[in-house]
Amino acid sequence: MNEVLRIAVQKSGRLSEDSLNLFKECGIKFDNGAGKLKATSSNFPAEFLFLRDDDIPGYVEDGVADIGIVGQNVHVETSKHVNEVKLLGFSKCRLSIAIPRSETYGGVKELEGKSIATSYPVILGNFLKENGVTAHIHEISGSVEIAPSIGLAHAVCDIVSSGGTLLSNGLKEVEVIFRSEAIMIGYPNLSPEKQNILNQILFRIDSVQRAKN
Ligand code: PRT
Ligand code: ZN
Repeated sequence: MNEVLRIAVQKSGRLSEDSLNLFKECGIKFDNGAGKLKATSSNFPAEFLFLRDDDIPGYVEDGVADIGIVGQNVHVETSKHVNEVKLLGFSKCRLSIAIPRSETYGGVKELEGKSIATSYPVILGNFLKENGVTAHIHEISGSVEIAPSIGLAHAVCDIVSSGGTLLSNGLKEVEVIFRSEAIMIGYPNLSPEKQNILNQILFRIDSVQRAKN
């Protein structure tokens, strides 16, 4: 049987370049020209699917893709049944709660009864529950940082990297609730043939990483 490992990577965004480089550095050749949604490697039994990151855990859970690369934030938020194959060390960021800069903050209890805008209702909900705080989670899909200034919510919970976006929206980070980096996730029931292909990739990744250190 000529099995091919189907690999889901983000089509265009903050994970894309490092995800593609990971496989290219392993010597796996493929053409990811603009607008392509699928590519087959010319020298390795692998096929690439270029998708939105939010869709990748579902594809891997269903076995439409065999492995995929996403941020741990997306992996945990989507709560799909997939294997955590390997942490990859890139696209590091944190998920934080932020409030208007002019306000004081004396701890998590101050969020009681407040409304918090976020695209991460699951991770935020877990954090609030663990801390015994009841707050209203206002789920929005983008431009979260604008919410306090337009009166949509008291606070926000969003991804932070440099902190520049919070700053330019008059917000300050008060709680880091989750730290994230890119993770390779995998379908839990790979055939032995596909597992063998994945093992070859993991072996090559380790070799590349060892050579760098
Ligand atoms: O189109 P698609 O759905 O595939 O992409 P996307 O827009 O959902 O995701 P994308 O490409 O923005 O991010 C992909 C992954 O990169 C995220 O899931 C995180 O794991 C990781 N990552 C790393 C980040 C950031 N850094 C980041 N800075 N994701 C988002 N941001 C955003 C954040 O939402 C905020 O708006 O950047 C802004 C903050 O950045 P700073 O530097 O100003 O703090
Ligand atoms: Zn996305």
